[in-house]
Amino acid sequence: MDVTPALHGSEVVVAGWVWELRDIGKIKFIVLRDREGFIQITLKAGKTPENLFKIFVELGREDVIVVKGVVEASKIAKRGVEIFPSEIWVLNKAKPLPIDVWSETPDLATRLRWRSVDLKRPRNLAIFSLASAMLRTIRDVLYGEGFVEVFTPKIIVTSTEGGAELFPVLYFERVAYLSQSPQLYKEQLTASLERVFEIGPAYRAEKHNTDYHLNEFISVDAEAAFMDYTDIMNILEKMTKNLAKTVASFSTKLNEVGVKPVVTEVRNVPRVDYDEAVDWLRRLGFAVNWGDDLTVEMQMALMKFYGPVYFLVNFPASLRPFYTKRRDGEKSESYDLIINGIEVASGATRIHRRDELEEEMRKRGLDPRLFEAHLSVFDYGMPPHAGFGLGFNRLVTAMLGLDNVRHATLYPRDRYRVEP
Ligand code: AMO
Repeated sequence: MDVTPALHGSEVVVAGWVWELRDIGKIKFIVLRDREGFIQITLKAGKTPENLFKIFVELGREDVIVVKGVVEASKIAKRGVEIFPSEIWVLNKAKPLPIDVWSETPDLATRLRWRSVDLKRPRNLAIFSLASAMLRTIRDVLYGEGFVEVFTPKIIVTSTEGGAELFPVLYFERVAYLSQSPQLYKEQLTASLERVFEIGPAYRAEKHNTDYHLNEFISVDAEAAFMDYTDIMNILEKMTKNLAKTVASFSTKLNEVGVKPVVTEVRNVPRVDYDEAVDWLRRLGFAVNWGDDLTVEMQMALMKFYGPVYFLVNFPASLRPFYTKRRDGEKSESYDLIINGIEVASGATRIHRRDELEEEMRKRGLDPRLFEAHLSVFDYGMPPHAGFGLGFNRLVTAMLGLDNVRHATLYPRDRYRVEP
């Protein structure tokens, strides 16, 4: 509904949902909602056809209606306009809603139970339309860097990110698994398409139920031949800057619904060596040993030195998956992108030599024979390559400062939720 005061005097047709009905005697108002906002429909005795008052009496919240009428600029109405209707059609009646979407905010579990209804809430409309704009920004950056978009199988037979976190599926006579990450496929594709990216679901059978973990999340994966982890971080840095601009362009909309984004501008993204981070954390009093993974709390504490957006780089190799290239023995050419304390993306330079990769597998107790289909690709011209995996739900959560990743997920799948 793009009805502005500039349309004063012209006839328009608008469609949407009844958000609010107000009856103050001779004047009656319908506030109509669509995904972009609200518009006021004004019925006035003497001015509005009689039959519309009969329709008004029958209306209920969330009824789907179409209104034809004349636009009038107004100083008091929202958006500075109101519509004086000549016709109203009711396309579908709505029952009373199971949850309040107008004034109160029920607890998250109740809202997720009624998710489709909950999504009518203006706050959700703002979050998910911004999320779509952010996806577009991500695609623009990657296409701009010469990446092609691909789709890889989600039904797979080998683990990539650690064995215990796979969901088995019955695949005819055998057991297969839901993909945790397109990792191996995206690496293989660098031997032909060179620069690839994929945006799709990833599945993790993690049992813990935290504010930042889902069992199905949207993963943005990219992989490029002839690049190392610093080249990939440059791309992620550019992406982060553009994403901040996208968020900033939604500022007014977000303000209206009470969302205060954390990141609306990114100048530079510091690259903090893991060792330096551990030193700082110890000085801050955290009990952390070299080789430990950093917690959300620690990553939040580091914001004091580096701001809300930074990379942690050069992790101990023991913390990273088998395909990660080592650096000076015990460390690795790896990084995490941290936004508002949350790990939003991680990536690395990869091992591209078969013998090195097999050795790394053995060191970790993995049997290279189980990876033969993947390893054989390395025999036929595998280029040096690097990439990232970015959790899209977490990205939106972190940039907007939301307190739970489920707020940025349409239909979350978690330990206790597979419906709706
Ligand atoms: P990793 O396992 O770190 O790396 O995942 C990449 C990013 O995905 C997001 N993520 C999740 N988001 C929500 N719920 C989860 N359970 C969850 N698990 C992960 C995080 C994380 O940073 N193959 C590598 C990536 C690579 O090296 O290219 C991988 O999967 O934001």
